[in-house]
Amino acid sequence: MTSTTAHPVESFPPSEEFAAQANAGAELYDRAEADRLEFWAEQARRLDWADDFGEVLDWSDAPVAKWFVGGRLNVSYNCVDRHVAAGKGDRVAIHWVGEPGDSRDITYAQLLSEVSKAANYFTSIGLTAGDRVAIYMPMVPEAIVSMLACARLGLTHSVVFAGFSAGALRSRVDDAEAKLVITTDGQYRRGKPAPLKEAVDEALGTGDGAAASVQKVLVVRRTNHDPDLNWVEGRDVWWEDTVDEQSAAHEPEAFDSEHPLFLLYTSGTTGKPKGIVHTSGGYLTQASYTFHYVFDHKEGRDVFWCGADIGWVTGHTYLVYGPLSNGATEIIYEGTPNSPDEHRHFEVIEKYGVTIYYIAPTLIRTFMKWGRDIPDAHDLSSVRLLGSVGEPINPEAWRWFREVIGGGKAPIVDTWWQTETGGIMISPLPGVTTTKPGSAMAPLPGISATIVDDNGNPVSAGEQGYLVLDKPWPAMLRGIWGDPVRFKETYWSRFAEQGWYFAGDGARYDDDHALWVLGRVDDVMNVSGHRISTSEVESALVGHSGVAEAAVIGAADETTGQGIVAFVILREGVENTGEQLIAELRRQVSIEISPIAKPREINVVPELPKTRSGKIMRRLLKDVAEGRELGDTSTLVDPSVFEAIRSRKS
Ligand code: 6R9
Repeated sequence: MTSTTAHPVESFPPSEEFAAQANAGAELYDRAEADRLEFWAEQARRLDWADDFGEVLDWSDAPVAKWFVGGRLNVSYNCVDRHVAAGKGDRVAIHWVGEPGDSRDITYAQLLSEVSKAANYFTSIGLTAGDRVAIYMPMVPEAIVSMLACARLGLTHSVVFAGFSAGALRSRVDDAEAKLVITTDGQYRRGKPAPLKEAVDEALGTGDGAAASVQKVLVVRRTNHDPDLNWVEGRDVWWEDTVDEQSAAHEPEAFDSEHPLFLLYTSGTTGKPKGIVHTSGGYLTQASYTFHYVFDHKEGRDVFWCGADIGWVTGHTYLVYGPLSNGATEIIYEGTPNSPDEHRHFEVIEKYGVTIYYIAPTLIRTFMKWGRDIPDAHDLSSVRLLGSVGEPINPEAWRWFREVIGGGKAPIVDTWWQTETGGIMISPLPGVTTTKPGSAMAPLPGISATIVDDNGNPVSAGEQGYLVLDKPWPAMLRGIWGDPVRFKETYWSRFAEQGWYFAGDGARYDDDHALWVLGRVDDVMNVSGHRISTSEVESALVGHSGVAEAAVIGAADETTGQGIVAFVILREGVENTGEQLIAELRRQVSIEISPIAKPREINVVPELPKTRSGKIMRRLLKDVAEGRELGDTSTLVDPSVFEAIRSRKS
């Protein structure tokens, strides 16, 4: 198969000013190269260990790793107590911004007392280390308090995105046999309270069909919207009547480095959800290390904002464990970016002086669609570093992000990683790496990745191949909950002989050995034997000045194997000239990639189906394009987009 290559792009060397103050230097790569395990041991010492570890890595039971063998630590102590003990108790940990306009500033000392109270309550109802707790909550401070209180007691949390359906919650509760479910009465969605506990009641059921493992449902009062809230006596308790009544003192106990910290079910896949298992010492080491270097975080000075939801791995690692283990001050925003209007994010940046801003490309493209007048109406000069995560960022969005949000100078870290990797794996280091718009550039110091063909041979520059991780890393998943066979099959069987982790993403190097992630390999289309990545075609389409967003899929085609079908959203104020626009777009793809990549069909639509983590559900678009019944839509933010899409599709 031949492969397509995108046009060369410009590069952005770090400014001298940024480099002079950067946490990272080029020597970090050398140190990691010289002795990888010693390098990771050094990073692990960023944390406070109750008992020191011996061996850095035990890989004898591969692919299940043990990192920092014999070490004992408390994850919550590392995220909270130690900052208070170091005299930083008055520092704000969380500037919480509620959707209706309420807000709370929570210092590290306050966080410590909240977490301690929750831990005391969890203990009082009989939970002990190793038990599982499901957290089904919107972005309220108690969600983070709950996660940290679980960590403090060695309870394994399983956060379930509050936008998921009752059915999705039930299957996750059952799979993990959670004893406690924590939720809220309701959640704010686009300015209005929407029920949430209702979904918990539906999920857990009653009588014979009741979820057998669940003993208690702990409810935080958030919206107070329902005077007749359904209440199951003996099972349901209010946070304010229980947790708030507890003592604010709690002595944390240390747990083994390999003690399970959390489960996180991967979303959007068909079949039974996979509960990805993460453990304590290695995970926290990588969370802490990457937060410090990739975001160039300066304690006591920076204000960090990660726009992810806690229901997503990015919310775990870069809203909770990475920032808090580094004593950071961060923003937690409850709502949608256009509530009450499109200025919301920029008002928050301006008000709190956000310095580091980490979001998904889909949000950047949404901002582009709204137009630059909106960010331009605000003073965003505090922003000094930008980050992108979740999907390949198209060069157009990258440039806009740097120019409009980053004042033409903020470095961008395009961070590639996965639920399974636990923390950032491939990314530029700000102040060190010369970046290219759209490329995640290179594996971080201490991380090893490579791109290979079907047989595991290295590919040459320009050739597409599979992204593999050829050496274990501290935050790697330790398994799929309750399913060791599936764990091996899913990640370790593709390159079993070599013992490599198969990431499921396609990638290529360019002539400068910069690494370009091209999206999931199941998103790689095969048109007449040419391997074309959906993201490259999407990138070409959004390169057209009229297009805000694009989603591309390969639909079954009798003659070419697959035919390219595109769905595009136009920018605000752009007129749909029909055939003329479609012809222009096809020409654009032809010029940018190759005539082979010209879409067979282009549909102009008002919305695209997305998960809350910002990933376009291409599987569902494929169903539409191939005229099938829609598959599982439970993980979509707004399943009604399909009516709009179908009505526009001729
Ligand atoms: C953190 C997160 C993982 C998948 C991954 C890849 C895509 C994430 C990316 C990226 C290109 C980036 N992905 N970051 N693709 N460039 N910077 O997103 O985890 O939800 O498990 O998704 O997301 O396809 O395999 P998760």
